[in-house]
Amino acid sequence: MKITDAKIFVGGPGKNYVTLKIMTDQGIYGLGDATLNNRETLPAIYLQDYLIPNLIGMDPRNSEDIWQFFYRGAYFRRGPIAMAAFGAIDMALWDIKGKLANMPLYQLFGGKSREGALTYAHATGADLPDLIDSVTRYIAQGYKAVRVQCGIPGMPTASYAVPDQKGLTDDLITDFSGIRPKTEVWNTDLYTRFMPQALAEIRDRFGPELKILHDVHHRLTPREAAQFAKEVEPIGLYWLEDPTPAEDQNVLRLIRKHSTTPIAVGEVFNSIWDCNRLIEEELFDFIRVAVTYAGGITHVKRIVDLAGLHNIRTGFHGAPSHSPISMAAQAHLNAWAPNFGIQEYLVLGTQECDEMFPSEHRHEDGLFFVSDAPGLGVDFNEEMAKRYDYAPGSHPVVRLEDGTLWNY
Ligand code: CS2
Ligand code: MG
Repeated sequence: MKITDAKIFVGGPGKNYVTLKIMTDQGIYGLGDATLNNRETLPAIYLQDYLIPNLIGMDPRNSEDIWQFFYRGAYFRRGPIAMAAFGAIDMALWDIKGKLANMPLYQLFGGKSREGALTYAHATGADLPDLIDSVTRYIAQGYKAVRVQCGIPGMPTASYAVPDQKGLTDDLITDFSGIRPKTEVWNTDLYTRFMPQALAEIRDRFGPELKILHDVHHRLTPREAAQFAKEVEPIGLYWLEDPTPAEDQNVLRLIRKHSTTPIAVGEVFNSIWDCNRLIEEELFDFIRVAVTYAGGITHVKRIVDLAGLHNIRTGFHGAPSHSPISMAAQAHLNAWAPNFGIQEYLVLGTQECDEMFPSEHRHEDGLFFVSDAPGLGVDFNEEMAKRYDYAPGSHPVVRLEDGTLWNY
């Protein structure tokens, strides 16, 4: 069997999805996602200029050897751009493998460990009453878990994933007005004084059953993070996410020493080498990698297996930028993984999105039910995709009040 061609599409309804389609001499094709949020053209160029010319003629069934060829063969290894480009190829080769076997991918991993996979929604509000309304709406939709982000009184600008006016619930992650980022101003003291009270209020209002998650989004120093995790311990969060930048694999020790609040990290990790020591020392509780940014199914499955040896559960990233293709890949891993925890789920389903990526995957009552169709179980409407162009977008950059550049 041989790969005969591969095509890349950049763009989509409201997002710059980077979709890869790999064709074979048996008429079977595979789909992959290389959507690296706010840098979408870079994995597309890496694929077009370096990976696809080598891919043509390879046997698509040899997904492991192809992964090693592109990883070791690159010499300069890792990094989100390369790993997103491999990730798309890897997802597409697994899709082809599933279609050849006439099985949904979870069967090739070892079958189902559960029917519905628990998901969480993004509740947000310009202030606490607004956030309470947002949580109420998600609970009414059947969610058992919500991430809560709240406007901070006195903060000079709206904070991470918080609208600047009441009633807006869009996750304001990417601003498509151009490549020059807006500036968000951050004051740690205002945040650390207000946010524990807001989390306690959500717990008091919605009771002990609700799974409450919060994303600090890398904003605190290790000591501030240890103090914050200790202070919110009685609230019983499901997880406290990215409390401090974790590329320094020492920082989580301090938090672990002072608090039993569950910690989630990893959405910015793009290889097992970013987190193997953190996992082996059991310094956190949920691994947040994404198949798109961490080298596809093959590599993420290795990370999941290592995490499983150390009582760490999965909590795959599923940001607004995620394509239905990568969400489908994660859905199969979520159905299989013995150490599954929870899946971040932004309602991808605008009508255009469903039209562009038709599938039988189902999200209901806060649970994600994986499709039994062969392979990934998602298709791609090429003709429709051609209607969309790349639209440069950016995250804000964050500065402290004295102008210091801080963590977004
Ligand atoms: C966030 C992400 O979903 C999350 O947990 O951390 O949405 C993150 O802000 C974006 O992926 C950045 O592009
Ligand atoms: Mg996050």
